[in-house]
Amino acid sequence: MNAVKVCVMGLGYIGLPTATMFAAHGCKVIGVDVNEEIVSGLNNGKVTIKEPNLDVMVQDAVRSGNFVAATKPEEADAFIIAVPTPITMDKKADLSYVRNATEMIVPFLRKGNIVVVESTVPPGTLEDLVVPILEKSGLKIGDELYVGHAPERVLPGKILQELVNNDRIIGGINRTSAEKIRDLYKIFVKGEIYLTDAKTAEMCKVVENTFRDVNIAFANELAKICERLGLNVWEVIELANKHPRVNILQPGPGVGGHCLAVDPWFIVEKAPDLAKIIKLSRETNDTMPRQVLERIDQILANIEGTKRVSILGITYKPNTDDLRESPIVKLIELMEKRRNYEIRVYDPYVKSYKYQVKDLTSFAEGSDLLVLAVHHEVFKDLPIDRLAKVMRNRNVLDTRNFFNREKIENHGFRYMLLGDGKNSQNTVLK
Ligand code: SAJ
Repeated sequence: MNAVKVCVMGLGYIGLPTATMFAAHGCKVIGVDVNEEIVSGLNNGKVTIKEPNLDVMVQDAVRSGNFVAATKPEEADAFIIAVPTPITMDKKADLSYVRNATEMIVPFLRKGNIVVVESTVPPGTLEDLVVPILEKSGLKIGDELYVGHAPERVLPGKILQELVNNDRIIGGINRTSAEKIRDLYKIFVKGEIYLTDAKTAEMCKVVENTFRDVNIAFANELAKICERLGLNVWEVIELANKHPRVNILQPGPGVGGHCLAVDPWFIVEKAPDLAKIIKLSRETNDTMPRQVLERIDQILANIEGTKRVSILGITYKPNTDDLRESPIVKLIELMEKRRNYEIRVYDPYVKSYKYQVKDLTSFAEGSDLLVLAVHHEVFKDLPIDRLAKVMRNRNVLDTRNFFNREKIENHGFRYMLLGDGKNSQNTVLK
């Protein structure tokens, strides 16, 4: 039996691992990206995405001849659209990449082909945008061309194992399409595959991330309330979660990434008058960088002139190099507007960024405050004694309940914890 030929449109955080996974399971895969540099790099086994083992898998796939990167699609048995769906300034889904990728494959579509949208899209996008474009092929949708949505829920940092083991939802324009798409993914998916219609699948994906965003917003609101009430939110949440059916997530300096910070807006867009908790949760999470800045202002209020702040970590979450929608980048933008802050950044995962200081001693030299902004695992071994020796004022603001308070205080630091109103030196979030 001929190998299944798969054309993946978009070679980013989802498209590339998916293309490689199909190739590793015997499919002939052409990966298409508009970025020629990425395409030529990949054909030479060069992977720019930091994801454990992805580079090895890509190199094996290229070497086997099962994966080729290109800038244009070719005829195939299945087409997978995995291009970005960012939000615009007015919080609407930018579907231009999905539109362009769908237009690009139309000339190559043949009877019996499968078209899958993996990109996260507002509910109704397949019916309203994708299907009308695919109909230009002249093929009967659902009968001669099978169309559906197979959203991804892999966790960046664990993508390759989750691609295989996660349960998946597949929504078809009709039942036959859903079944054909299920059979395609069963080539490598070991998790359960649940079938539904396309719009339900589109909604499930954004609901999953919205649930998480609302839960985090609840934790962040609790952080503000606990500070005012003189409580430590981390202790309150830890104890409340001892309840068998309570699972409150963690507060922090904000919610970043191209998922939680984006997907809830796709629901708000579809029902703005009803999606009130969802919208308020997004806005609550987006207030956190400013809340952190207000803490910084309070901690350094008595310092005249330039205040030096050393920020540990700027990525959107720990142990990744991804800066997309990072709340720490937003915090830095707010600090820049204040003009009286001298900002230094230290993040071993980030190759280059303004204010970045690669040497820890210079990073802390003469500084007035150390902000733990991202809880990278490597920061567990930070030489805090070395930093203490060179700082002008030994203040630490921990936004992730990451450090060991006692260890920090033993080095002469004043330790403040976001969301902790219990310790006298913590000031109050508004
Ligand atoms: N965060 C908190 N408190 C928490 C957990 C996370 O402030 O308790 C923050 C993180 O610091 C980060 C943001 O939220 O800034 C998002 O972090 P995340 O842990 O949700 O990671 P993502 O966005 O990389 O992955 C999510 C996952 N979705 C769910 O867990 C429902 C993943 O399964 C999805 O595949 C991914 O979004 C996606 O691409 O949709």
